[in-house]
Amino acid sequence: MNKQLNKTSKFLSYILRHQPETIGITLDTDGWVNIDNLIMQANQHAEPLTRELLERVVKTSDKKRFTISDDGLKIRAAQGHSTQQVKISHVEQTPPEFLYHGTATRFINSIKKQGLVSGNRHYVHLSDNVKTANKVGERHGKPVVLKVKALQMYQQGFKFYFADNGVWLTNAIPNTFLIFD
Ligand code: HQG
Repeated sequence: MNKQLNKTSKFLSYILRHQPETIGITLDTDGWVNIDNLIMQANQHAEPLTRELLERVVKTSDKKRFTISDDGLKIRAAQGHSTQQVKISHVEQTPPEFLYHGTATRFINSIKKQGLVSGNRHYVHLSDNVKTANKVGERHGKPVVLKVKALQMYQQGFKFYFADNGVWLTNAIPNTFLIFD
């Protein structure tokens, strides 16, 4: 991804997941914002966003971070939110037997004690494969991948959700459902 696309992707992540108010926009409960309005407000705050640039970022995003609505009018981040403006009704779904969470070795002692918590974000994020989880972990330091007994959790009443981009979400994971080896 070239530098400009990367910069715009980071900008969109920040605005659509965390701080929409910094450029004076409001997201609806499902995380959507009108694209023309987003572009206008971004430009007013010195961010050189255009429809073309936005579409290129959406198309080239390795993790499919953003979704454009079917009518082409709105955009949202698929997952990863911390802003209280948003409460997406993600699709509830039965998970596979195991899911994976990538983290860094420095967090392991704490996770062993507390289980996985969502922190600032709305959910704990999980992948259906080790490779992706490992990449997520690398963002935080020396990566380590935890195996999650997802189906067992589900059978005991925990809810799992599937985001637009294939990321699995759940509220929190007690340590008894984590495999650390
Ligand atoms: C850790 C990225 C100590 C947790 C990814 C993680 C994902 C604990 C960090 C999405 C803990 C939070 C989310 C506990 C959890 N004690 N540490 N009890 N419980 N943690 O960034 O999952 O590239 O908020 O293991 O691909 O890393 O931004 O979450 O290391 O889909 O598009 O606390 O964001 O996507 O870090 O990443 P994060 P995450 P993007």
